[in-house]
Amino acid sequence: MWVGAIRMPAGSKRTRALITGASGQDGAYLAELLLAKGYAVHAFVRRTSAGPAEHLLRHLDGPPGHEERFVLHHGDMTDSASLMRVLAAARPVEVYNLAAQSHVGVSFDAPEATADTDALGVVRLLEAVRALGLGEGCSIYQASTSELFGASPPPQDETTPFRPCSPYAAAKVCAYWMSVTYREAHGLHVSNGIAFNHESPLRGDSFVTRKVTRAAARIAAGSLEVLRLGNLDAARDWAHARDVVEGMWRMLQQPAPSDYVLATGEAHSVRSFVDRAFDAAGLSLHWEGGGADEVGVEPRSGRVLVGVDPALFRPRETNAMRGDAGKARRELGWTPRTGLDGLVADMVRADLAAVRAAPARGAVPA
Ligand code: G4F
Repeated sequence: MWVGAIRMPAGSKRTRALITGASGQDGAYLAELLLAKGYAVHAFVRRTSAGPAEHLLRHLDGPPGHEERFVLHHGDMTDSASLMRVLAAARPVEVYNLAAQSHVGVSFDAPEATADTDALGVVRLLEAVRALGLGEGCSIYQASTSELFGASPPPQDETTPFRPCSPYAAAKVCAYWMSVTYREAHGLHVSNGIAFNHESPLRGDSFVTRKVTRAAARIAAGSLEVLRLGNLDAARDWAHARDVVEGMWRMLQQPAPSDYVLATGEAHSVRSFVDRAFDAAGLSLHWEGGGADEVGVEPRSGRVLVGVDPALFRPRETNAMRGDAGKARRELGWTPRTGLDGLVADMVRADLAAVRAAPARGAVPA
């Protein structure tokens, strides 16, 4: 295993990229994309007692010489020294800042930690790039988010006012403007990718899509009775994460930095996502009642398969998100390839396979 030790051969021609938050869904797809393009990938992750994510471990094994293509570093966005150390060692020409406390609901319970990582973490990263004199010839991707728009009505594009509705979104607004400031004041090549929701079989299971697809698979297999959800009316613009990381990469290939929305242009409610996922798992559902009493019922048996848990509602909600990615289409040639049905099918297929392989594993998280 090659952890934290950096030994790039003198004269190596590989493009070096650093991915912060590499253990998440986007880090997984981005590492895969960059490795396929011949990059040397440096993955910056927080140490956890569970050890590195499975998809990172996969990259650590390979033929001789492979250890220079994928290097795992431990550090933390709240720790300037670890950022300095890794940047100095990797000397990346592309930095993808994906590290974040990314759960909107959790940010209401842990606002300070969220702001420390999601807002100040970006300042630490940008300052470290500057202090090490890496700015020239280094392009930086800042993972901004549709949550910046919050209460601004759809469709949302790069000109839509920011009206954040959570500590997470407020921290990300700060990070967005820090990125713009370092671009304009210090000439750094920093681009904000304003990504709308993006999902995949690697999505963490506390986010609604993965919670739903896992539950649909488990209900179909008979190992779960009922799925409990919060706000069924919230509408999201859900893309496939694989498509979104392609947009991130395209941004950093531009001669000049800028800010881009990455979205499909379609919005669907949580309820409609549930319908599709249950259908893909071979279950039918009709809805009865409303508000906290709304239930999804299996018509044949009359069994309640989906219910509402008011505890899962957020103190404040962004109800309607739908992005206009016209600028990314025109300037980056980026368009999402996977539609919602393809995304749902991909996720449900993976969750059905996981349930068959290990039927009793794990409960559905709140
Ligand atoms: O899946 P979610 O938790 O994603 P959310 O809040 O839209 O944020 C995600 O996408 C953003 C845009 O890319 C990112 F910035 C952010 O980091 C994250 O990746 O919730 C989606 C919707 C919400 O309206 C939520 O209230 O689903 C609703 N919902 C209903 N029941 C639920 C549940 N969300 C979760 N997590 N769990 C539920 O049981």
